[in-house]
Amino acid sequence: MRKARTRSTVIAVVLGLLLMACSLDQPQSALDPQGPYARDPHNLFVVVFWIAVAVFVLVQGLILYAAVKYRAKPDDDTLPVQVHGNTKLEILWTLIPALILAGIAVPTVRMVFELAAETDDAVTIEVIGHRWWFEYRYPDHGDIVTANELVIPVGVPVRLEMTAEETGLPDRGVLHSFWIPKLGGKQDLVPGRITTLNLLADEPGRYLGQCAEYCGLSHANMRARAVALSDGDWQAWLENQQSPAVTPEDGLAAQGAELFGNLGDRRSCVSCHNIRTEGGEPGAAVGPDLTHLMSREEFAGAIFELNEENLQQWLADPPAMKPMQPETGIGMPDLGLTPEEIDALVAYLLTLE
Ligand code: HEC
Ligand SMILES: [Cu+2]
Repeated sequence: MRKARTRSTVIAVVLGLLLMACSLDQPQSALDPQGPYARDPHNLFVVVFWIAVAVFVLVQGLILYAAVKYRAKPDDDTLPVQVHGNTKLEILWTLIPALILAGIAVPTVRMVFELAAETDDAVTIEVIGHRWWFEYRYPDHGDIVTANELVIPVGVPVRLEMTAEETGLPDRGVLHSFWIPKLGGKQDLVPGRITTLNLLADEPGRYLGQCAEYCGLSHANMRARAVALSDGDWQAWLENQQSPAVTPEDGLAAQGAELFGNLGDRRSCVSCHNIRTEGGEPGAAVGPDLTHLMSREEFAGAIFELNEENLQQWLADPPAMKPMQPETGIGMPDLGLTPEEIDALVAYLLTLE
């Protein structure tokens, strides 16, 4: 009795989980394409899926039919006819699947090349995979460097030129994989190599994705967000990103700007982060570029909402918010900031629109 109940509970839970996967309203559903580079493979998938369903129903149907029709009856005492091999049938059921697969291969191979083809009007964006966040650079548009949110224009193909951060020996860096399921396919990022991926968004919106190649401790916290903007918004975004940050002159924010460059005997923020200012020395590019931090809505691998409270929590103890390995040079360390220092730094960060 108990066993039966446990079993039906397990079955119900498993079925429930399976059914959940059918819901279309998922942020990372490849079954809900929002642009041609996601739609074309999806359409091909649908055709292949229904062919597979037809094969499944036919084969399973024949097995069930044979098993039921030719089952042993109580009064059967003679052995059925013993059959060993049937050349005609075997050729047939090798040939038919081979033809089906060959038929599917033709549009599939063609699509692989179509999806990878370079288009003339594409916007090039460089993607660099770090542990554990994505960096974006816009070589067609001056020295824009940003992180976490891949901002793209609507209706225009975007060509990503991607690589992964190279670190020193012994590991040389790790692979990542870039994937925004509603906008396009999945592609690896490899240290020391450039791979490419095309995306296109039909409509403005925010599209969720994530690193799809296991890359260590915070792999699960390495999300990617594509933000597609209408033409006007895109131009405004470019203009804002191209302009340098303005350093506040007075108040708490000015103190924060001071601290950003100098934390006494502790490692300063500029030894890892750049904030581009008019005539200022550039900071290092170990961590995300913060020049226009507040133009983004999410931070730290696009897993937290970018607001005052979360920034405060982040500066107080980054590895407590997102597992990282600062002791091996990966991620942001706890710098032992005082609450006053945190307040000033956050006030400064909030001015970086
Ligand atoms: C040792 C290098 C290092 C130092 C020093 C450092 N950071 Fe970071 N910081 C990072 C790295 C790496 C990340 C990205 C972590 C991640 O998302 O995985 C980061 C992320 C951030 C982010 C989130 C940015 C985003 O878009 O995701 C903010 C804000 C930030 N740091 C502010 C600061 C401030 C302010 C200081 C100085 C008090 C500082 N950092 C010092 C390495 C550093
Ligand atoms: Cu990764």
